[in-house]
Amino acid sequence: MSGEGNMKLYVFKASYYAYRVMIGLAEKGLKYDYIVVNPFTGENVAPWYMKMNPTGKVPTLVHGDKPVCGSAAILKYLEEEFPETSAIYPDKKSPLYEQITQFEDLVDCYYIGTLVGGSYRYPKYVPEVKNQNAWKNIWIVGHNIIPTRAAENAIKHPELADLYDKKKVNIVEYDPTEEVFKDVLEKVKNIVDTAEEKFQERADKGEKVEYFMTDNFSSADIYLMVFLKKMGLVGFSSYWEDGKHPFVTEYFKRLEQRPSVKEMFKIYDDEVRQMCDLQIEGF
Ligand SMILES: N[C@@H](CCC(=O)N[C@@H](CS)C(=O)NCC(=O)O)C(=O)O
Repeated sequence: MSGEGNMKLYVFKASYYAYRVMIGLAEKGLKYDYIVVNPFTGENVAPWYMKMNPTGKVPTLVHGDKPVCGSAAILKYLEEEFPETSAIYPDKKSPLYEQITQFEDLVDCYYIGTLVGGSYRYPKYVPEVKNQNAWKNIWIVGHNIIPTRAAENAIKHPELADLYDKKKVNIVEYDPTEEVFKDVLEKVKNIVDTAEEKFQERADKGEKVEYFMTDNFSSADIYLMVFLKKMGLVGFSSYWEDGKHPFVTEYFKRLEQRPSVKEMFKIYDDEVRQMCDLQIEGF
């Protein structure tokens, strides 16, 4: 395969956004080196990483010597760069492409760090609290370790001070107020309701609803499945396993058996377990 040998994917263990890319790469049968960046030591805000990805976030794909940053940009890049592989987007000019992009934006209308940090801080809003130590560790990393390391590096590397300055926003993103967290939960419920409605609309038209939004596996499935998986890991699966979201419930059970999804979700489960066991010194 053409990507072989010259693609590197920089991820955190248990990174929500990275799983989208990993499923996309698996669907396309593309090989890559999996490189773990350690946020517990602030490796993602080290100058070498910030020069490659100025947001200091993962995932970053480096193809040859070209970095592509962020899950949405990477999935679209793979689609364009490797046209001979299985497509995960419909034709760019089709209305469906636009609809899928809109759904992806809906899934990204809140920040996952806010949901995770908020779930740790306000567990009374989580229907079935799960993996709490993992979310505590991510909260510590997000609102403490990363901004602290970024501030230290800003002094040592004044040429990158502007980029480091932007990392201060992490404190707010990962440590929401109760009001902000409740607002995120409304957004999450809305994503689940929207998915159910879209399945229902297609079923009413007599369309097959094996996949979400299209007749074939697409990036819309990647976004929805990774979203549902993460919500389940945190303890929100009753949002759809409530008898009122039968399409979403059946869909999740079906698609988690798909080889690319199954393989990545196994890694996700293992990594969340490791994250639960981790004791961060000093906290
Ligand atoms: N919009 C980006 C978001 C990436 C992101 O926020 N990744 C998290 C890990 S799941 C991260 O790198 N967090 C570290 C930080 O915020 O500094 C994408 O879709 O890839």
